[in-house]
Amino acid sequence: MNARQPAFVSVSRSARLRQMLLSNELEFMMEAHNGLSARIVREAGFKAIWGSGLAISAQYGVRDNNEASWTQVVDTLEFMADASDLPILLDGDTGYGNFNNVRRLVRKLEQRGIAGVCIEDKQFPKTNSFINGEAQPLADMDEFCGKIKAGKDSQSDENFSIVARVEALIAGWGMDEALRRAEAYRQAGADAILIHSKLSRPDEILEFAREWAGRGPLVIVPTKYYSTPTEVFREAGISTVIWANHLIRSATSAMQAVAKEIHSSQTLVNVEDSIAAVNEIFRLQDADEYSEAEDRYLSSGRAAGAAVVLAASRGKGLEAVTEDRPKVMLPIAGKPLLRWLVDSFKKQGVNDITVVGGYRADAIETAGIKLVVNEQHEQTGELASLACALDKLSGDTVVSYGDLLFRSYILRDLVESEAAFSVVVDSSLTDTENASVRDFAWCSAADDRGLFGNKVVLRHVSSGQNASAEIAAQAPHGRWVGLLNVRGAGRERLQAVMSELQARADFASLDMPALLNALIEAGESIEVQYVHGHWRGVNDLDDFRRAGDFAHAQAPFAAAAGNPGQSAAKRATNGAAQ
Ligand code: SPV
Ligand code: MG
Repeated sequence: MNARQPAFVSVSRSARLRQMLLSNELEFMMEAHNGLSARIVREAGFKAIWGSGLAISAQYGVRDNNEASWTQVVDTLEFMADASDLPILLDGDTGYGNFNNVRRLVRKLEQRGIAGVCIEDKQFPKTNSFINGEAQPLADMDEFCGKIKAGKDSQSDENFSIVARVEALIAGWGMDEALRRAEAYRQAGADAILIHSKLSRPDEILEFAREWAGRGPLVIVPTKYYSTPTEVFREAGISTVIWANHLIRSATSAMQAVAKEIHSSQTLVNVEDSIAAVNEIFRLQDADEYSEAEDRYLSSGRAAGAAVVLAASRGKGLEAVTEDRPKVMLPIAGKPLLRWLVDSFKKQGVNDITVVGGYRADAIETAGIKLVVNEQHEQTGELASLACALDKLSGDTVVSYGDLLFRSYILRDLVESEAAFSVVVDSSLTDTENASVRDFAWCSAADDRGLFGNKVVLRHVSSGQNASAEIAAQAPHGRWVGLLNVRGAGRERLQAVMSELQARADFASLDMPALLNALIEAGESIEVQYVHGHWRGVNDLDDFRRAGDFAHAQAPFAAAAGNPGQSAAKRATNGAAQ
């Protein structure tokens, strides 16, 4: 997670924790037990986190008896430190062993960005102080002082804090013993004393604070004497209050209520409005940052690639075979035309595919695609279909006719283009006498078949609209194959031009070439990638029959070998000839 940086971020976490302990103000720490709760603590406005042993073990479903190993605790803290830039004071129980374990713990905590550790003067393995506290043996005082010294000697960050927790009141050893131990721990180098009590009133804590008389910072955990007004702690000169377990407890009651409700009602409808939205979880995980990073770091935006496939038409001249399905669902060499197209997109990392259906959209197979429907498809043209998917243009997007088959390099080169707009033009098709062929393209230069590598831009594409007289007088340079790549800032510019076109009275009749021409008129440069064959459109029955051969030639040999009607040699010849 990419935690938003507060103003004091230049001060290290350990220095911030130390400042809190030493400050004259009453300070507060809130419990967290994993990355998510650490993030929530920060967003609530707290300045530091208590890495509670009780809460961390509870979220693992184990007891607060050192059942989770210390390395598991440290791994959990790493998630918490990544999720929140707040200082974390770890509840380090007894230090997980003797002085030597404390030394290693301190070094590991520093490596993971943890600001300090609190160790308590009990024996390993400990039990939570609120479970039969009197029965718990305390550590030998001198041995515990040795642990504090060992910890302080092993820290390399001078601001790393060691808080010594006195359990004498919990264990029933009395006030004098508590004060004696606190003083010994202070002299051993503890940066603060945590004085713990299990009484429901703050009396012994307040008495301790009076006797302590400001010899060093005092930290308290008022879980049991929770009804004490906070002002009382302030007046007693307490340094820091720890709210020690309130997020694990609130999460527990929420989970219990929701699980019970869903189990008994067998529906989600009663809980949906009272629990965090899925989007709120995404926000806490910083999902937006991931999307931005994807745009920045994934080469040519391919993994983030999207496509809009125009598939609303029944297909003129194909009525005989499209009674019960749109043209894109015609079977070509064993699978629907649209599936060939979708598979080609997926191969190039273009995974977010929106298909705009219309005629018999119900017959479109939706596996791996999003389907939107142009309900007006009978009265409208391609741009009206594209408009149905405009809000789906979220990143770099290929806009494609739905009736295309092509060799994979054509799409690969198109999506790798850096241009805001690029199109594929087939320079082998220039015969304008052939009335069934549309989408002729006039470009800034003819296809030099890669000889000079010149950049070529589109000038005009023939559409239902007439070309200017000047352009129509020249022979076209080829035919636009029906593939347009829109990249980066091109997306907003395309959306702007689409808005202008949508305002026109004749919008319903406009086709894709009209959009390309409008982009050109708006001053956009549309890069041309010439090809010479290697693709097929399916515009009539003849195309449909020939498409099977073309498709077979694109399939892997093993798959194509399943076709008994064609020898490998024949397939190879066809492929080369396309
Ligand atoms: C913890 O939060 O794990 C503590 C505080 O040690 S208490 O549970 O109050 O002992
Ligand atoms: Mg604890």
